[in-house]
Amino acid sequence: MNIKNAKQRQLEEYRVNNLGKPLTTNQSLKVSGDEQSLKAGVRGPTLLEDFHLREKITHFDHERIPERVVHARGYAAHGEFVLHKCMKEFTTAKFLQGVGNTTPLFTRFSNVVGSKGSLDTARDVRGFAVKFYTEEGNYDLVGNNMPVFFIQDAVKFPDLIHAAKPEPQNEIPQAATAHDTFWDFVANNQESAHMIMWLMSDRAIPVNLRKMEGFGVHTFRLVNAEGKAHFVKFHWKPKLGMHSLVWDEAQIIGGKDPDFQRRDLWDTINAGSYPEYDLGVQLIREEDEFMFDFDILDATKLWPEEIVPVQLIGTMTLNRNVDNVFAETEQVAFHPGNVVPGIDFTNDPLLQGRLFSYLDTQLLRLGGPNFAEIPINRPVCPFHNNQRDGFSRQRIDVGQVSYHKNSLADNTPSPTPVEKGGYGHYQEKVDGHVIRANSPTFEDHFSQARLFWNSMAPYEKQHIIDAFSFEVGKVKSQSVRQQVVDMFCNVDSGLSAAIATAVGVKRPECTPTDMTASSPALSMKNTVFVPATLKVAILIGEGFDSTVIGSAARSLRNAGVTIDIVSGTLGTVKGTGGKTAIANQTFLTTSPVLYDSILVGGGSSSNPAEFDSNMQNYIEQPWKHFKPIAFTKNGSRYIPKTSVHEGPGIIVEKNEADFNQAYITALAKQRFWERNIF
Ligand code: HDE
Repeated sequence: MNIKNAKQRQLEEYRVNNLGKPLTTNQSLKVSGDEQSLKAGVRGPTLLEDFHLREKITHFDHERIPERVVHARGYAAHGEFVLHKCMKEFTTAKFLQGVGNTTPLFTRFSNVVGSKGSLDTARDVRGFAVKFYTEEGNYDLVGNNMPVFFIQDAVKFPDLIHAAKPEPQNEIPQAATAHDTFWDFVANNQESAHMIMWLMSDRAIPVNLRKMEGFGVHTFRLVNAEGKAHFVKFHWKPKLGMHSLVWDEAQIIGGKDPDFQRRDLWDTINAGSYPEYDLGVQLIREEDEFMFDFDILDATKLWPEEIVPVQLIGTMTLNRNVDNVFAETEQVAFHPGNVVPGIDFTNDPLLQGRLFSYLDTQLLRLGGPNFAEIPINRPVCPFHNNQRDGFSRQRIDVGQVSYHKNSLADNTPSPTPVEKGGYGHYQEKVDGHVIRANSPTFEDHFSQARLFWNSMAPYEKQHIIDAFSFEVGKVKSQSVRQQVVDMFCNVDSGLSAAIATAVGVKRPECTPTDMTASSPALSMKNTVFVPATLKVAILIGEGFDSTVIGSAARSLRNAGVTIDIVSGTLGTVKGTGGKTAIANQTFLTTSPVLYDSILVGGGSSSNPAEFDSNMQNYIEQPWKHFKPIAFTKNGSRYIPKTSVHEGPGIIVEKNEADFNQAYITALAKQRFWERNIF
């Protein structure tokens, strides 16, 4: 079977194109009128016998399914995974063997807390769920964009989510953790400390879904043909590096374009700039399980990359948008329990609870046990078993035998022995008392929170303080604010003192954890910086610097940058030397926060006061958000009218060639944190 295109072929079979077709009922009866219901006289009562009206309205009434209880807001794309390093030494999983082996996949990114219709740019964890359609069945890597989690045991998950979601008495706030119940949960469940450091960091406001890392979070096992296992953690590393928004910008975008991140994914895939992420693994030998100063089964701990290096083994490319968001993105059913031979679980108590939860939730969301038959969930290899019937059964199972063991069907479908490819569970020895308790090795909640803090660049530390000040500052209960400040003193006294000042509570006295190590891999300052796929707004008015803008636009496009031409009105704008450009956005239809940078090409309009005011607004915001701004000679006349002063990331044209080069270099850097915006 050609796995590479199998999924696409399978989905093709279900695609329906209504274009040019007659309108029919679901029974295929041609409909003669669709604008009036059947009535007794034009002003008379509607008749119950109008089966078309009843069918149409009934279907409409049932169009919605329950949104996901968490990760409701999501967006997805199809793609493929190509293996670069054969992993046969570690696993029997076929899709991880044979360099060049290609596996189709479907990836859904999500926000955790907000409802399905909430905004993209909320401060939140992002889900990063990948369904690999392998030749041995579906393998789901259902991860997040942060490598650790809030809690250690699944039994606390409903409490965590109840505390994080809008408060029950008034359903406020939407898609935000800046409220009392969330922080009350944090302060009273101190294993959350490490994850909270991530949540308050820039990782929680990724600039888009293409520039964030992904993590399997839990420790899994890879098992080879000899039955030997390695503990494994999975990583996704974006080829374009990790980059984030600034909080003020994230909040403005939430209003200007709540679909900012899904639009970005949709547009870049349609433009052929396919997002790519390398898959990495960290491996620990079974015999080394207890070599570390953290418990490798504790999901609030990461394995520092400097201690356990990440080996890159393949690349995921997202290369096709969905045809229909409901059919694919909404109906896709991920489950960490969907594994293939050679990939197994560990006793991480968080993972164990997840193995129950996902199947359970699909039964409700997708209306019964037959959701594996929905096209997006179907494996590319056929499945056979004696499961029968249930709501919306699609298969027509032929024959009289639906049980095992049997003689009438020659005892088929029959199990496959492990050595011939049947799934064999890792034979871990289990021996213990029945007990409801945590392992004492799960008790250290602050060392890695401090490791994260130690690893941050000064500007990243400041962003964490600002985020705490915002979030905890929104908490009305002074007691909760004090408890949070007291808790984070265990991480760093400077951090907690800064939060205490910002939120008006006492500075705590405590002895923070003595962790002195740092992990450079945790800082986003050490990521990849390239200009490709950045988005620039070129601002022009009548009389703009046409030659310089023409040359800059070519240079930007060559660097893979996307351009919008923004002016007072849509359409043709005349520049110097009689040359023209077409504005595809106006100051009104778009917003400076939707771009990575702006290029000010100068010019004006018949209403110079209004034009100047728009230009000033478009320049002030990227200035405040530390973005590069470029000015042509004519454009630079706006500098004195704004807060901008020349310095880092401010490029002013002196000569054309240098200007283009300097601008591309500044764009790649993306933010100029050293800029003094005040
Ligand atoms: Fe989930 N999680 N989760 N989760 N999770 C769901 O499944 C759950 C956890 C993650 O795009 C639900 O189909 C429990 C960790 C992602 O469709 C539900 C616990 C990680 C997605 C569920 C966790 C995740 C979900 C809701 C604690 C990172 C979205 C709807 C034991 C490794 C998948 C659904 C998609 C979705 C339960 C913790 C990632 C209710 C009980 C840790 C990416 O089953």
